Amino acid sequence: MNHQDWRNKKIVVVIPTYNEAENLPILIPQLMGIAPVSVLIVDDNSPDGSGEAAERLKEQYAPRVDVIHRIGVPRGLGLAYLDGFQRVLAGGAEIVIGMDADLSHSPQYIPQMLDMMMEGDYDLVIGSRYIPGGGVDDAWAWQRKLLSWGAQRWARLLLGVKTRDVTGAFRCYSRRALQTLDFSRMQLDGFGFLIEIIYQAERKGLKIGQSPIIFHDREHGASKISIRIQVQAMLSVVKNRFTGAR
Ligand SMILES: Nc1nc2c(ncn2[C@@H]2O[C@H](COP(=O)(O)OP(=O)(O)O)[C@@H](O)[C@H]2O)c(=O)[nH]1
Ligand SMILES: [Mg+2]
Repeated sequence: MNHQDWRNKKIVVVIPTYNEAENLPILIPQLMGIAPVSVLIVDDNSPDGSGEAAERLKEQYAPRVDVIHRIGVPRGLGLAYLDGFQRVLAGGAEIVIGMDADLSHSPQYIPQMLDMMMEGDYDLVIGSRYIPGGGVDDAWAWQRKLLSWGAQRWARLLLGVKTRDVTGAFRCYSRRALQTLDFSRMQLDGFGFLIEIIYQAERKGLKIGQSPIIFHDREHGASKISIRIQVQAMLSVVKNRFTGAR
């Protein structure tokens, strides 16, 4: 067991954004206050000015906040994460945290997720809504709940994954985990890659911990998860199953 303190590690939070201009100025100060982490915002050229909001926060919190502006390339949550992961690994990050920008993922959970990671020597700690202590607030529409429930069942039945909560993006990754995962096999323009990360991590024998989180519905801005993206994610799971992705 490795009981090192995460406070001595280089930790970077990667936050993909598409139209989160109202949320970033609330989230980033919370993050800055909760733990000694750096932040990398990966904006997909949001029309609502998220990129400019990110630049202002970068200036305000220098050198702890940085921004990637993805311009002239296809938009996508997985593509944004991959660019972010590559940048922070090149910068020497030892632990990388992924989270949504819309305040659905509260920064208050980060210290306990990192404690778990250190104490259990995990490669990956998942912020899970679907284990005891976790949950989803009542504001989440029943359609979203049903869809999320369906995605969990789908992944469990078809892929045999054991991890509870395969579609949440609130996760801590060790450097080793990110270097071990093969992103070239993943569907990156939607959120199928979130399921595929868990699938690959289990198959590759990475050690996965699960830490309960309560997911809050967003108060500002709109969800980008369209029906097309949902169907795509489900299909990518089936494709994985039948092509026997490593
Ligand atoms: N960079 C980038 N971020 C995205 C994209 N799609 C969604 N996001 C971000 O991913 C997070 C989750 O998206 P959201 O629409 O809230 O999904 P939901 O919580 O499932 O409704 C938010 O921080 C979004 O801004 C994208 O195409 N590019
Ligand atoms: Mg959201």
